[in-house]
This record gives sequence, structure tokens and C-alpha cells, in this order.
Amino acid sequence: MTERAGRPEAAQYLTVAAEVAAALDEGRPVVALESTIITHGMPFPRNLETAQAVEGDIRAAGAVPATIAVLEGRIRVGLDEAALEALAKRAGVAKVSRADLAAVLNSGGAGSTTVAATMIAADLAGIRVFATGGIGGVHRGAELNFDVSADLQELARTRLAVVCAGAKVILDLPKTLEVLETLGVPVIGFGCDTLPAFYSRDGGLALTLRCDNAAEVAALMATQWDLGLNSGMVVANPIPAADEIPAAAMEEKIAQALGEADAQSIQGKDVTPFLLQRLEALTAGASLDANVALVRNNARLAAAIAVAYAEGRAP
Ligand code: PSU
Ligand code: MN
Repeated sequence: MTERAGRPEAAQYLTVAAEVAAALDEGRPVVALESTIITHGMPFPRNLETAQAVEGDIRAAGAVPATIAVLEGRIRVGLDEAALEALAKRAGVAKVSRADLAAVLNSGGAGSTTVAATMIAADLAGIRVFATGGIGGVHRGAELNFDVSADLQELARTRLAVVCAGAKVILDLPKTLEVLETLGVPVIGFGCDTLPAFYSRDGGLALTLRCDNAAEVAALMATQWDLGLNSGMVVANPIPAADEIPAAAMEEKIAQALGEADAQSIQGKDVTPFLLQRLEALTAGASLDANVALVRNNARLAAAIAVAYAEGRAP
């Protein structure tokens, strides 16, 4: 019996790719991937190359990748090559979070899923491990503008281990960590004792939970959910040392990008994509290279965790 059986009325909106469905039915490891990073996080063709490389990394580590997006009014869990390419090239795709999911399905249109919406879809499909770059979080200035990503609420309510390089450093990381603590979301340093700061390995914020291998993470997932603590967890995986950009170098560019966003009154869903694009330009592409490296690093770890979790659940 798969976990997909848990919500039969959702099945009419879900198309699970045959390879993904077979793996889930047989209890084999699957890793969910988001699509906002493809449509809003990276420019073409790097977005497509990265999405393909990430899927390859997951396969090489013994798991099945399931990139998630909304296409023609269906939540697609697992995209074939043609669908992935079409999505990466398509302009004007809606960025879909929890609040938008039902509307985009009913519209019959297309949407790329954020961390929050990807978690919802993965949960409906019965996938328990998810790899991304960085989760959304509390934006700088949130004490005035209340800009807090819906990703944090989702982590509080949906059972997935989300492997990321911390929260994007454009955010207010101390406040993001405080909110995760308030929401009761475990934040696990993978081989580290501080929250990774996306482009750099160490943001200087202490974490209380640490795992040093995939089996330890899988064991925590099992215990957390056996207890009925039905929240997600953050597996914070530092960018490889060879790919990191020193935090001080980045901070100056972030300040500039934030100033531009403010001057141009960029708001709501547009804030994160705007900042990522400006950082790419201001660092002459270095931030994009680092982003690609950390996403692939997270995909490899997520696959190892999915393998360990599937082993732990095998009869
Ligand atoms: N991390 C990246 N690139 C991205 C995102 C995260 O490296 O494009 C996306 C994710 O989909 C995340 C979203 O869920 O940004 C958060 O957007 P917001 O702050 O509007 O909730
Ligand atoms: Mn926001």
C-alpha cells in the first residue's frame, strides 16, 4: 500500500509519471524537485541544463527524480524530457505556491511550483524527500513589510525532508531560523553546526541538530513521522568549499540588489526572482555558477537520504 492511497480525491488532479509511480509502488527511492527554480530562478539555457544535470545526479545515486509542475490543469509529478524543456523555455509561467494551486489547476494553465507547492504535490504523491537550492524565508525588512515566504508554513505542516543550502542569503537568516523554531520545524545541519548561508558555507548562526550521514537523517525522518509530528524538516547542506563565494563579497551585491528592488517598488512574488537576477548580473554570473553547484550537491544528498529512508522502510 503506497502513501498515495491516503487522499484518493486528489488523484484526479495528479499525473504521476510511470517511472515515478512504479518506484513509489515498489517502495524504491524517489526525490521530488521544484520547478520555480527552473522558470524564475535561472535563465535559459542554464535552467534546463541544471534541471537535467540534477535529474542525472539523482539517478546516478540510485533514486528516481520527480520534477513537479502544473501543466494543462494537472499536477505533474515527474516530467519527461520534452516537458522539462518546454517548461524551461516558456515565458510567463505562473509561480505557484499554496494559495495559487487550486486556481491554476482550475484555469487549465501552467505553473511552476515553489518549495511550498512542491511539498504539497510530493506529499500527495507519497514522496518524502525533496531537493532544492534554498527555501524561502523571512525577508529583510519583514518587521515592516511582513514578507514571509509561505515555504515556512508549509514546512510546519507537510511531511518532507527538504534538502537545501539553507535559506537564500537575500533573506534575513536569523529571523528565518527563529520562525522555523517557532513552527517546530527541525533544522538539521548536515555535517555542520551552523546554518549554511546559500552561496557560502557558514552564516554564523548556530544549529542545535546535526547529522553526519544520510542514514542518520533517514532515522530522524522515521521517528519524527512515527510520532505523528507531521511537519517537514530542513536538511541544511553547505555548498561545496570549491564553489563557495565569501559572504562579505556577496553582502555588498545583496545590499545593492535590495536597494534596486526598493527603488523599483518590486513586491510580492516578484521579489525573489528579481533579486536572484540582479545578483547574477552584479556578480558577472558567479552567483549562478554557485547556485548550480549547490543545487546539484543537494540533489546528490537528497538521493542518498531517499535511498536510506527506503531501506529503513523495506519489509
Ligand atoms: N531558491 C533558489 N531559486 C529560487 C527559489 C529558491 O535558489 O528560484 C524559489 C523557490 O521556489 C522558493 C521561492 O520556494 O523561490 C520562494 O519565493 P517566495 O519568497 O516568494 O515565497
Ligand atoms: Mn514573499
